[in-house]
Formats: sequence, C-alpha cells, structure tokens
Amino acid sequence: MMNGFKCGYVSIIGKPNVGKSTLLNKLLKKKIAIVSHKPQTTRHKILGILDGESYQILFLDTPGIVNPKYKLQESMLNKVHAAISDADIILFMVDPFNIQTEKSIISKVENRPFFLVINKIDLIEKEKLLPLIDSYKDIFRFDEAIPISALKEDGLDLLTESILNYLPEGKPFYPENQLSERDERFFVGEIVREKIFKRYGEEIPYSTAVVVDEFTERKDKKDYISVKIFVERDSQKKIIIGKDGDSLKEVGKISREEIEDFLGRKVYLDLWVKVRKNWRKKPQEIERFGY
Ligand SMILES: Nc1nc2c(ncn2[C@@H]2O[C@H](COP(=O)(O)OP(=O)(O)OP(=O)(O)O)[C@@H](O)[C@H]2O)c(=O)[nH]1
Ligand SMILES: [Mg+2]
Repeated sequence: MMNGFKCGYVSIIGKPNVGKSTLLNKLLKKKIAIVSHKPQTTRHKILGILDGESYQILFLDTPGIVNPKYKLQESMLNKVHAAISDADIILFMVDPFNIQTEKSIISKVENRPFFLVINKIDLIEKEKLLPLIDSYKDIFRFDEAIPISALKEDGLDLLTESILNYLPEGKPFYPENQLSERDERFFVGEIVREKIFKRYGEEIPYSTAVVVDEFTERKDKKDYISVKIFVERDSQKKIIIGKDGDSLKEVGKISREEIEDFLGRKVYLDLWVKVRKNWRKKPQEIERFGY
C-alpha cells in the first residue's frame, strides 16, 4: 500500500509573461516549456510531472490569459479553462509590477485551494511585498500567498511544501520519471517556435505555426527531422528566410543545437517556410496545427 502518498493536478495560470513556463521548467529541472520575453509564448496546456519520495505533482502550464481577439486566442483561453477544471490546486501567478485580477477566471475556481504566487521578486524591494499581498486581500480570496523568483529559483521549495499541504492523497497517475505526456515531435516543434519567437519582431511570432512533418530514426545515421514553419503572408515568409537564407539558417542552427541537447542525440534538421493566409482566424487550420 502507498499509505499517505499524494498525487494531484496543480494548474499554473495568469496573465502573459508573468513567468509560468519558467516556473514549470525550474520545478522539473528540465526545460520542457518554451520561454520568451514576449507575451503569449505558450499556446498549449503542458503537463509537467514532478516525482518526489511520497508524492507526484502534475503541474499544468497554460497560455497567458487575454481577451481573445482571434480564433487562436480563443483556443488558447479554452486551455486555461480546461486546466482550471482539471486542477486540485490553482496557482494564480502575478508579477509584482501591477495588480492583476481575472474575475471571470477566478469565479470558476470555487472552493478549491487557490494560491497567489507573486513571481519576479528579484526585481523589487522586499518592503514592497507585504503591502502588495495586502492589496490582493481586498480583491479576492486566496489560501496562500507565496513570493518567488522562478528565474533565480528562490522560494520554490516553500512553494512545493505548501502545495503538498493541500494535495489530495492518491496513487501516482504516471510511471516514475516520465516528465510529460507529450512526444518528442511536440517538443521539437516547440523549440523551433521558441527560436522564431526570440529572433523576429513585430507580428511574426504571433503569425507563426510550426509543424513537425517527418521524424525518422535512421540506421547508422542521425535522425531526420523535417519541420514546416507556417506564416500568414508572403512578406513574413521573406523576412523569416532573410537575405540569402541567412536568417532561416541561423534559426535552424540554434534550433538543432537545442533539439540535440533535449533529445540527447544528434539530428539532421530541415526547415521549410510556407504561407497559410490568415490561419490564426481559421478553426480548421488551428486544429490542424494542433492548437
Ligand atoms: N527577473 C525575472 N524574470 C523572470 C522570472 N521568471 C520569468 N522571468 C522572465 O519573464 C519572461 C516571461 O517568462 P515566461 O516563463 O515565458 O512567461 P509565461 O507566463 O509563461 O508567458 P506566456 O507563455 O506568454 O503566458 C522571460 O523573459 C523570463 O525569463 C523571475 O523570477 N525573475
Ligand atoms: Mg508560457
């Protein structure tokens, strides 16, 4: 019998860019969720499994909460709602720079454990913390307020301990050391998307979808991976490719290096750029791209 073993879902929600994916990666000690300084980087609900001696915590990273303006954002918001309905515990993550509330979201939480997680405390003076927590007390109910710096890995042990105080008892849902439920293809596509998010400005990151077309293991040769990068306009395709293909080559190189690091083996990576006009507004395309 696994007496006293704890297992449950902990959903990380909040506005874009507050550091949700960074927290997931730091808790797991492996980068499985892509991160960038631009908002709306995450488009999926991503499971990260943290195994301990007497617990298994199933973290769900989610897209940042925004008022949807196009179909893709609607689908992203649906993932936040799905993560909330799955959750045994909800971490509402904010940054310390302004007061953030999401009434429509918080109203769905009902009486489940709800933590206010204040991230990026490495960027403010310590004296500002208590007044900040106090101002949240006037806005909504929370069971715990936990200041952290995900980036500097400050406060993460305390966060895990507090989670364990509320996590239900139960057997582990997943075998040990599984980390996530996504396949290698998913992570490869996400790594390429992150490099595009980081490299290009303006609307390009938001107009880009990445699909792994082929992933073949070859005898005595590196794995062959073929990736299609979809953008919404010809002009964006030109920018992604760059003069003499230089930009795309660079994206290919840094993507391949991180993919090899992630998989722990060498790969051959082919990148192709295609145009799908206004795909972000089309439910069928969004579904086809896996969002
Ligand atoms: N200084 C500081 N920066 C942080 C911290 N945590 C995250 N960041 C930075 O904040 C930016 C956004 O981080 P993400 O983890 O991508 O944020 P997110 O909430 O997942 O964003 P979306 O996926 O767009 O909703 C990145 O540049 C991170 O390096 C922190 O504790 N301190
Ligand atoms: Mg994210």
